Amino acid sequence: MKTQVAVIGAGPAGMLLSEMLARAGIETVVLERQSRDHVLGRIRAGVLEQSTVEVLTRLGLADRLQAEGHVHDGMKIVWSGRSSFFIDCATHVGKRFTAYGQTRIQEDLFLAADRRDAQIEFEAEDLTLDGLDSAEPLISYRVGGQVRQLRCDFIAGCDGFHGVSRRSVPAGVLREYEKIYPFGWLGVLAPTPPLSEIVYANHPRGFALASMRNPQLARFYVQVPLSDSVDDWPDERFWPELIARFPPELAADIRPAPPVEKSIAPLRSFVTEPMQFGRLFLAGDAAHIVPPTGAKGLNLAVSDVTYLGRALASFYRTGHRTELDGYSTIALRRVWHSVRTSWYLTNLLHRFPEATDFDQRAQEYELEFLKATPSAQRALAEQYAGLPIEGSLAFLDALA
Ligand code: FAS
Ligand code: PHB
Repeated sequence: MKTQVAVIGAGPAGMLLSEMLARAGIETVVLERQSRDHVLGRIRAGVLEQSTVEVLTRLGLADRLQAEGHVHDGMKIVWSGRSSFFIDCATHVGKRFTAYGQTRIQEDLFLAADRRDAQIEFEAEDLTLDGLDSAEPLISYRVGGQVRQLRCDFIAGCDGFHGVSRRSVPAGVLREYEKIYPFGWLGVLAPTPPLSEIVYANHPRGFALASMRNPQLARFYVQVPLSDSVDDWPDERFWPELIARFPPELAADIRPAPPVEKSIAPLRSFVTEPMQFGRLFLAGDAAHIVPPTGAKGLNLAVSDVTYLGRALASFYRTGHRTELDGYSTIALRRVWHSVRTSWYLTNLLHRFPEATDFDQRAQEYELEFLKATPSAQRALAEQYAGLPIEGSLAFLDALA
């Protein structure tokens, strides 16, 4: 087979890029290792930056998001069992967040792909990438035991942290920056009313987070040791621990209910530089990972593929590679700001194993300072709301 752009991975990055390119009249084939149902079964991100909502809206992909999404002016942080601080992005920077599950976005993107009869090969196994720095890269893979080959002009590596794309770049080309955190997040999805705001809790026993998917479906997280497994956290242990980490006036509104999903995710910060090699372009988790403390992972995937989609559309329209050659530079600016903000908030809100009472106090007084200092609040709100996606998004209107 031959196509213009081969997209590896049918997660949010791959499917959004495929949608953008299709609108620009650019042919794509998406190769996904898992089944469609497996991809739809993942419970992950839940908070969309305003720029993400704008991209989806300009592409006409936000009807259900507008109908079901829960718009917030910002997010609350609580600590010492009493104080609270609201990252008021609406007041400070005029931006709002929308709580809308990544699973919903995945459904919306697959429905859009069905409407355009998109070429997606699910359960594509054993992908190998060759000729990345040639004029016609080649992808070999197996589907149902049958070996297939796909020639293309470009490859978009949207295959997540454990994908094949980044690993296919010759040794010595990429520089990787990584920080592994000494704890994970136990996430629970439960059919119970969520708190009214998204609330982060700094507590001596460990971090906790209250979020939502809709008025009847709450999403909660507690920091757990890396050595823990889901089996160590039966419901009768999880709910009292979650409640203990919130101040009484909020804890009173947490109503335990049997979860529909429970999983533990490790936390890491990771960035690959550059995010391209030859005709391969990395986007989303294939290029970077952030601890979910900043609610940035999914939003960075959207900004990456917006830059990449705009650059590919420009190439096929003009024949010039200027924007493609500059993809990594422009994408990494927004990536590193989000990576730093997520790293800062993870250090501010979590209890590290080697932390002392001094460390706990220092965290609490940083939060007291933020609460008392409007200029510090504005700086944090600006980073937290997500920096603008650089350049014009008008190309999205032309695509819709
Ligand atoms: P994805 O990992 O979503 O998609 C990559 C796709 O490529 C997958 O479908 C995979 O099956 C496929 N693939 C992998 N290897 C392949 C191969 N060799 N061949 C073909 N296909 C291949 N972000 C937040 O903002 N908030 C959160 O709370 C949050 N929670 C998370 C919890 C977990 C457990 C994980 C893993 C991530 C979480 N994230 C969160 C981050 C997450 O939302 C990502 O940022 C987002 O999924 C990025 O999307 P993609 O880059 O498309 O990568
Ligand atoms: C979520 O709703 O899943 C969520 C919200 C905020 C975060 C991370 C995850 O920082």
